[in-house]
Amino acid sequence: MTDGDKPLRRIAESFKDLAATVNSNADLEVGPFSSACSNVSVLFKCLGIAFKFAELDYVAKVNDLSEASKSISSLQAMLDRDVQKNRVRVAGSHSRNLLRVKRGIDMVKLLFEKIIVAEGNSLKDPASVAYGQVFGPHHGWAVRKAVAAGMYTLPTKSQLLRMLNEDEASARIHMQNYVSASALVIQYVEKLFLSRELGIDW
Ligand code: 1PZ
Repeated sequence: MTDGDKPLRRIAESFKDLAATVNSNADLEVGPFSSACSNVSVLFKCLGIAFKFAELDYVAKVNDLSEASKSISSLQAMLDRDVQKNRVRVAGSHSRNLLRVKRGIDMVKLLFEKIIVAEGNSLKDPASVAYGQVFGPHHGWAVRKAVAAGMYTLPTKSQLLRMLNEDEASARIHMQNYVSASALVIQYVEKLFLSRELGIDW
């Protein structure tokens, strides 16, 4: 990470832009959505080797959405296309990847919420709670065990902030901004699925 780089601010700002689109009642485009989600993957760089498998899975799914943006403009058109082809739940479909990526940004939201109110310097509890709530119900035993083991290797909060070039006060602002903005984006994506009766619990 280069000196002066502010990845946390970049994450928050890209989600603020998406939230502004949602607030204006315009359709969310696949391109800006996937590039905002791709900003989030810098966080993996701070987590170390234990979460490499999560990074690879997340990045592959975001890349799939980014590829899709070359031929499909909006998220809703992307979903409708999979509905038409009867491919929504098929492994590797854009819609399925969208649902997985949505969970990733939801987990980060919950993680930031927990970090903001946490006492002490450990990320283990905030991260475990966020993972358990968002991904726990959808992952098998082996993945859950691997993630639980990885939690012991997380950096401390102050180490994380240093890697992100932030101090407590600035990090809190960017995290809070991400929490508010991502809430709207997550709700928007969930509504795309629910309004088509596609479900979000699979
Ligand atoms: C301090 C932060 C701690 C972060 C801990 C992150 C833990 C996430 C662990 C996820 C393990 C993923 C293993 C692969 C699971 C796949 O089976 C599923 C289903 O994929 P499909 O069958 O549709 O191809 N993939 C997922 O559930 C998506 C996982 C994305 C993980 C993104 C986490 C984002 C959090 C970033 C925090 C830095």
